[in-house]
Amino acid sequence: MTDTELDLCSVTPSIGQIDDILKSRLDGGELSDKDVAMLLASENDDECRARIMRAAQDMRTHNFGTLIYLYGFVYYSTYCKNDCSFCYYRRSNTELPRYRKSIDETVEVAKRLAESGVNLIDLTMGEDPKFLDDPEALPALITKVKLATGLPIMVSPGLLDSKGIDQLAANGADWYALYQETYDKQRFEGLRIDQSAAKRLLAKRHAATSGLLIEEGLLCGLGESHEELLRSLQALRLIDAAQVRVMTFVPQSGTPLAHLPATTARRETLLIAIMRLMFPDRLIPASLDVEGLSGLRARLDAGANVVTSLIPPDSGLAGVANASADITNGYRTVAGVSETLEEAGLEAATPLDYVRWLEVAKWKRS
Ligand code: SAM
Ligand code: MD0
Ligand code: SF4
Repeated sequence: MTDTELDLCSVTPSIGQIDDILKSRLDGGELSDKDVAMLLASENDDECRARIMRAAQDMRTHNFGTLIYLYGFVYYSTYCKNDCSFCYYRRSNTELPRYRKSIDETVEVAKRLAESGVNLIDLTMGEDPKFLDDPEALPALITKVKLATGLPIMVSPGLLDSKGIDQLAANGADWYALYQETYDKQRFEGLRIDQSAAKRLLAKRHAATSGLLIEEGLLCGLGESHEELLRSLQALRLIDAAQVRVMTFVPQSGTPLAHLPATTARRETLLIAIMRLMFPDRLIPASLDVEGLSGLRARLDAGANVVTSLIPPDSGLAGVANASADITNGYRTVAGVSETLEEAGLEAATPLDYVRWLEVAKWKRS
């Protein structure tokens, strides 16, 4: 990072400077790291933010029209051998009811999600030794969900070795989701305790060579500086993730970070808009797992084009960042989000719309 970029991260730009950056980008110009630094620095200027959001929406429309993709989410095991400081499911948290769904139970939930109209099934778990130590478990789960739903599958099982990743692809998975949270070494070590950032990066790189699409994710709201965010965004340019996300940290009881203040989604929505301007053709989630349905419109207005973490109301399943928000009331469903999509002038994609996008995304990376 150059000194100029560093300086630009902390000096609020003028509206004219932001207008110039956005006009150039929408006219097909590059978005330099200096431009990104200035977009970050405008975080607290409402007029600049409004223009950035508008430009991000225009960029999404140019690349995706009004289509919004919908991801059903099955967190099938809340057991985990890791101790991430931010996570409710960390192994040493004794405050939560752990559960582990059987393959048949998971397939049943996936079928209900498919019948509700989602475009993809997201199979997520803690790094549960019961699944990770049995080489047949994950492949069997993926195969059965694929056969039962016929939908594309994203798998978020945590860190797998190369053989395990190859098995995902061989058994019908389309995506491997594994997030760095941050590209700042010290912060990573404080978040993903005793875990290797390099191994997570190498796993994603191997997944890409196995024909899987990869999703990368950042966490925000942990007191990170604009400089740190710029470094993480610069790193996203280097890994070809077809889906990139950012989520606001949600403090969890029973964890070392429980005392941290919950922050608003202002930083997350700015980052979503910047990601849209940096990566116009990527999928960018508006996760329901941070603020539930009430946070959806702001994320869509920032240029997100995927609604994630749709969970059937009476499935006994939890979320990750927000284990319960809007699950039992049925708001985290295709029907539950439809009004918000309509109000935003957007529409739910059909499964065929999604498969068409997916095939092009895979072809571009083949
Ligand atoms: N165990 C797998 C793993 O860690 O990769 C998958 C579980 S889930 C997809 C993990 C992700 O959820 C984390 O990488 C983080 O981005 C997000 N997450 C977990 N706890 C969170 C919290 N308290 N607030 C916000 N995001 C959180
Ligand atoms: C979400 N809680 O989309 C889910 C999770 C994992 N692929 C997805 C982070 O918000
Ligand atoms: Fe386990 Fe994933 Fe939570 Fe870390 S983020 S504690 S690996 S479930």
